[in-house]
Amino acid sequence: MKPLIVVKLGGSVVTRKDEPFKPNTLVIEQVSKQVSGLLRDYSFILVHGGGSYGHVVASEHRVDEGYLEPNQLIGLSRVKLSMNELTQLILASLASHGVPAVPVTPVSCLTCSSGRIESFFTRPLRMMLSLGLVPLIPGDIAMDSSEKRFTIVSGDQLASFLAVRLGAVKLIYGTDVDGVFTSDPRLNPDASLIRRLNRRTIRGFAASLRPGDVTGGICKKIEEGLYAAEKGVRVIIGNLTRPEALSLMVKDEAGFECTILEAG
Ligand code: IP8
Repeated sequence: MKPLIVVKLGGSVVTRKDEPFKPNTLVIEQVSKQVSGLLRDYSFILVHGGGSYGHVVASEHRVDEGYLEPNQLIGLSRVKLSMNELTQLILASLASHGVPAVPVTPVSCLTCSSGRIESFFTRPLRMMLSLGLVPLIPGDIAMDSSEKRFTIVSGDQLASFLAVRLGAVKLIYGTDVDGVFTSDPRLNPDASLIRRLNRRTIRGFAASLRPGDVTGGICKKIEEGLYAAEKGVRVIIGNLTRPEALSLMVKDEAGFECTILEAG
């Protein structure tokens, strides 16, 4: 089988986070085109985040907090509706570039316990990959066996879990900035890119990294990524809004501005 690459298309890549329900069509197209060109040599699992679709709806209904009151249930429906819409747009773009992507909905094949994946029926994914299909997986709502009863499972968690479980050679977290910075590069012009990050070196930056959206933003991403790195997956956080970024990160990230997460 071809080497497996798991790519998380961050919400800031596939949507415009400053405008509710606005896809970033240009970047979705760029990514689809690159995946199409890379499929000859690699197999892919594409995971996508919620951005200005799922996160807005999820926080309106406090879905990430688990079951609080019955009115939240319609919120679960609304999160699904919004995420389905985004998945559909990405799927259409991939198909128009000849990428045989198939949407896989996590709520139907996994369960969580206190927000962490506890079981995941991955056999269909393995069969899809061996056939040459490209699973397209959104961050999703999930049933939770703890007293939470339901939760949000982030694309970041899904991506690192699957990269490890399915033996990916590389896990790419695509964002709209070049990687992890010493502080927020949008607020601080002196912020510099951290090229290599592990559990030891992160201690010096922890205070300046802000938690972010309902599933935790950059801090959670780093945490999920380090888990995969420690299991032997090469993990990169990089800017997927740059043209050709995906191809560069897949083939050889040396020379590309990004952050590599390392064990140690
Ligand atoms: O954007 C969460 O996925 P993420 C998706 O990867 C939902 O954190 C349903 C809010």
